[in-house]
Amino acid sequence: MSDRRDFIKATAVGALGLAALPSAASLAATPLVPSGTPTKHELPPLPYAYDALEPHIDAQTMQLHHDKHHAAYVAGLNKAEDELAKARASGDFALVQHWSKQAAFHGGGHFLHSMFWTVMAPSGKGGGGEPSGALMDLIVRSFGSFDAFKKQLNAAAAAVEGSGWGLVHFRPSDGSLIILQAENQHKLSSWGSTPVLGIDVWEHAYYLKYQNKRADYIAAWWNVVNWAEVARRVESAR
Ligand code: MN3
Repeated sequence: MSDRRDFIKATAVGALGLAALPSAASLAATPLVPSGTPTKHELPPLPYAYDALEPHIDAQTMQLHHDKHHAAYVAGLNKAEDELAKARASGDFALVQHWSKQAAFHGGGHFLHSMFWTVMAPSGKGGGGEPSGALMDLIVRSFGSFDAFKKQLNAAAAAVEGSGWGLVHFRPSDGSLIILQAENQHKLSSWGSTPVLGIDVWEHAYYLKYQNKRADYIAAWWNVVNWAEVARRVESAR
């Protein structure tokens, strides 16, 4: 396949008399922006309509959650990284602790919400049910059974103190899944593993519809878990 592509490219370049295209290596060595320039993070679009997860997660919650809360984390992360770049330029690191904390908080929020939207899908159209194949095997190997996995994640998410997340990570060192909590979006979880599934249990994720009944929201959330995306994330983390 790649031989064929190279042949087509070489033929096109030859036929049109174009100068040789720059190689990937020379592009990598010539950055388009000056060294040390922070990345401009952007809010990813929701992969479905605001009301796509109804009745389990209501449209108004989704709209506010994505358009306001997640957008604020993106802005906060950009701001923090801009400030750290300014500190590098000026050599004044007096506020390095403040901006490092801001970068961790907003960066955690941006990362986890970007994952959160994609590990959900409309119920019955990619969302809900049970995982199958290699992902189900991995869950059973890691937790004993799907039921035990579900109960632990329910308990972990329900027991987060204040605002936070229930998280499932893939840990490459032993090839297993583990369940963790995050307070806010950056505290408590351990190193060396990659999030592959998470449920946001900040009140902004459920309060309009479920008020103080976090457990009811968690129970409803299982109806929209996108197991195909979770499986893809596990494979990419391997
Ligand atoms: Mn949230």
